[in-house]
Amino acid sequence: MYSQIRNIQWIVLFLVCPYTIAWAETVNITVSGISFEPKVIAIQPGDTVSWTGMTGHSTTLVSKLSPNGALEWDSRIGSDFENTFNEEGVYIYKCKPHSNLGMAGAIIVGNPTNIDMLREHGQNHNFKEIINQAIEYAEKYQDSDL
Ligand SMILES: [Cu+2]
Repeated sequence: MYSQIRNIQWIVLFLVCPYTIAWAETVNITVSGISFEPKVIAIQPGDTVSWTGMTGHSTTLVSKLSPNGALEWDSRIGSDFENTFNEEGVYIYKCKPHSNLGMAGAIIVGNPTNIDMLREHGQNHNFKEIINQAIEYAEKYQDSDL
């Protein structure tokens, strides 16, 4: 009887407690040459991304290619950086010193809510390559999730 009560308590805890808090993770992105590695990642709301090996580089949100109202970030060039993502969507970020060379990355948080915007506006831009990789990744990820 006591163990049944305990089991119910666990079930209630799991229902009440958002999974994002219970299983929040930190995912690392590093730099290889003038590329972020990996270039595209998928995480869940509440997860944190940590950029390391950032000598000579920055991580900077490209807000017009990210969810509406996304909190901006702009790391100091050369400094490692961390950001926690709570809102769903695809975030495109760049390295300021190398954005003209296409140094950029994509973070898919939960559902890619702004993927249609990326499909429409992503083609004639500096970040075409990373946008297309993100769209491809998001489509695969969605399929495997269903
Ligand atoms: Cu760079």
